[in-house]
Amino acid sequence: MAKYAAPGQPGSLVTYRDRYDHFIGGDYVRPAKGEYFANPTPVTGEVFTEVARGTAEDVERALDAAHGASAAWGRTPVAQRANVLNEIADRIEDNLELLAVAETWENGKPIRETLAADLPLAVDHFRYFAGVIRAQEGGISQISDDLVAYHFQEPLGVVAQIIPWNFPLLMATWKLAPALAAGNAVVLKPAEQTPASIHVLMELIADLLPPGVVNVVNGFGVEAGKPLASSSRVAKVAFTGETTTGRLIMQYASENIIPVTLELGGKSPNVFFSDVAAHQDAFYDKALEGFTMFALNQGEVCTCPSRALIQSGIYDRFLSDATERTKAIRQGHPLDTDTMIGAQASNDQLEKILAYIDIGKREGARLVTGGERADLGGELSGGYYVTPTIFEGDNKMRIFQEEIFGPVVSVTRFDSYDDAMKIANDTLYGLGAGVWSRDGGVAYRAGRDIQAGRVWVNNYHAYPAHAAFGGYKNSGIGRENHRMMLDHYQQTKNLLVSYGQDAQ
Ligand code: TXE
Repeated sequence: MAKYAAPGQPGSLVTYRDRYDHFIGGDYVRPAKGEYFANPTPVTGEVFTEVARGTAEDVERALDAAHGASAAWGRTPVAQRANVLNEIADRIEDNLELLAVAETWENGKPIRETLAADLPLAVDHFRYFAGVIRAQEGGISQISDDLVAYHFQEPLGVVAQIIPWNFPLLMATWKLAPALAAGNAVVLKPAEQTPASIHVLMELIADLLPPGVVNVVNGFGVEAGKPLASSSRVAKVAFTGETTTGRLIMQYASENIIPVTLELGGKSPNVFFSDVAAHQDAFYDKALEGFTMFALNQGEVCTCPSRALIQSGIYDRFLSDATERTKAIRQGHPLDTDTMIGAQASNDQLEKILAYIDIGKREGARLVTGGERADLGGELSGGYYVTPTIFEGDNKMRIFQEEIFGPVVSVTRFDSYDDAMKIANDTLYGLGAGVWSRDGGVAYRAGRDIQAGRVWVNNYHAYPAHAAFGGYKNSGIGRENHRMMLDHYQQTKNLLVSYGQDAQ
C-alpha cells in the first residue's frame, strides 16, 4: 500500500494555484466580470482553489483567440501536427503521477484508476490520433476522360467542446486529440466541478501549442457553456453530459446550422446467461468481476452497467456471489493505492444518488447491500462517499429507467433469451451494454440484438482508442474514439476539375 500526499501537504506532487483564470490565446486571462467560484475536493469537501466564473464576454475573447489561430493551425503540415500530439502524449506520460493526483483530488476517483486507466488512456489517445491523421488520405475519381473529382478533408475551423466532470482529463483528451489532429482550433469549457485538473494539464502542455489553438473558458453551464454553444462563430459543438442538456445544445446549434456530437446518458444492461455459472472457474470469476463494474469510477460513467439481468437458473447463486464480491470493494482515501472506490465528484451528485436510493426503497425494490452515505471518518467525514449498492426489483421501476450516475445497480431476472433482449432494450438509452455467456453464438446474437452503440462481450469497461464509442437512441449522436471521429471534425471539399479543352 502507498498513499500519495494530498495537495497542500508536504511531499505532494501537485501545487494548485490559489485561483485559476481562463486560458486564452496562450495566456491566463482574468474573467471580464472579475468573479470567481470555489472549487472543493470531494475527498474532504474542502475548497482547494477558486476558478474564474466565465461569461459571454470571456467566451468572445476565447473565440477571438481561436479564430486568430485556426487558419495557420489548419495549414500546419500534418506531420507537424502529429508531432505536436505525440509531444503532448509524452508530456502527459512524463507527468503521469502528478496529473493522476490532480485528477483524483479534484474528482474523488481512486488514484489506482487514474494511474492505470485515465492517464494511460489519455496518452494513448493522443498517440492514436497522431497516427491516424498521418494515415488519412483523400480520394480521387476519374469522372470521365478529362473530368476528375478530388476529395479533400478540411478542418472545420473553430470548434466548441463542453465536457463533464466524471473523467475530466480523459474527456478533454477524447475531444481535443481528434479536433487538433484534424487542424481545428478549440474553445473548451470544462465542467464547473472539475476545471483545475484541466488547467494543470494546460500548464504542462501550453508551450507545445501555438497560442490560441486551445483555449479554456471556465464557468457554469448557462453562463459560459450556453454562449459558447450558441455562438455563430463556432463550426461545431461537441458535448458530453446529461441528455436534457444535450437537447439544449442541439437547439442552440440548430440556430447556426452547425453539427453536434453528443455523448449523453445511459442505463446500460449487463446480461448474464446461465452458462456463466456452469463451472466455478476463471470465467465465472471474470463474470462476477464484470457485475461489480457498476461501482467503477463510483458509478459515474455514462456506460455504468447499472442494470444487471441474470438468468433465472443461476439467479440466487450468482447474485449471492456477486454481492459478496461487491462487499469486498475497498472504499477509502482516494489517494491510497489500495482504494477501489473513492468519492462522488460533487455534493450535488452525492445528494442525487442518495435521493435515488430513497426512491428505490419507496418504490418497493429490495435493498440487497449498501444504500447509504459512507462515513469514512477523520478528514474524510466531509467527503462525498456512498457505499456500493445493489437493489433487486423490476425494470419498470425508476431506479431501472433513470440514470443515477452512482455506485448503484438494479438487478432483475429473466427466463429466456427473448425476455433478456426485451428487458435490455426497454430503455430510452442505448450507450453501452454487457453480455456474458460461454456460448459464442448466444453472445454474438445478444451483442447484435441489444440496441446500444457499444456492447462488451465477456468483458466490460474497456475503452481502447481505436474502437468506436457512442450512443443509440437518447444516448447521443456521433461517435468518439476510432479514426471515424475525424469525420466529425472535418468537412469534405470536392474539387471537380476539367482538364479538357472542349466545352462540356
Ligand atoms: O450535467 P450537465 P451535470 C448526467 C448524470 C448526472 C447528470 C447531471 O446523470 O447526474 O448528468 O450532471 C455544461 N449550455 N451526466 O449537471 O449539466 C456543464 O457546465 C451549455 C452524464 O453536471 O449536462 C458541464 O460542462 N453547456 C454524463 C457539461 O455541460 C451546459 C456526464 C455537463 O453538465 C449547459 C455528466 C447549457 N445550458 C453528467 N448546461 C455522461 N454522459 O458521461 C450545462 N452545461
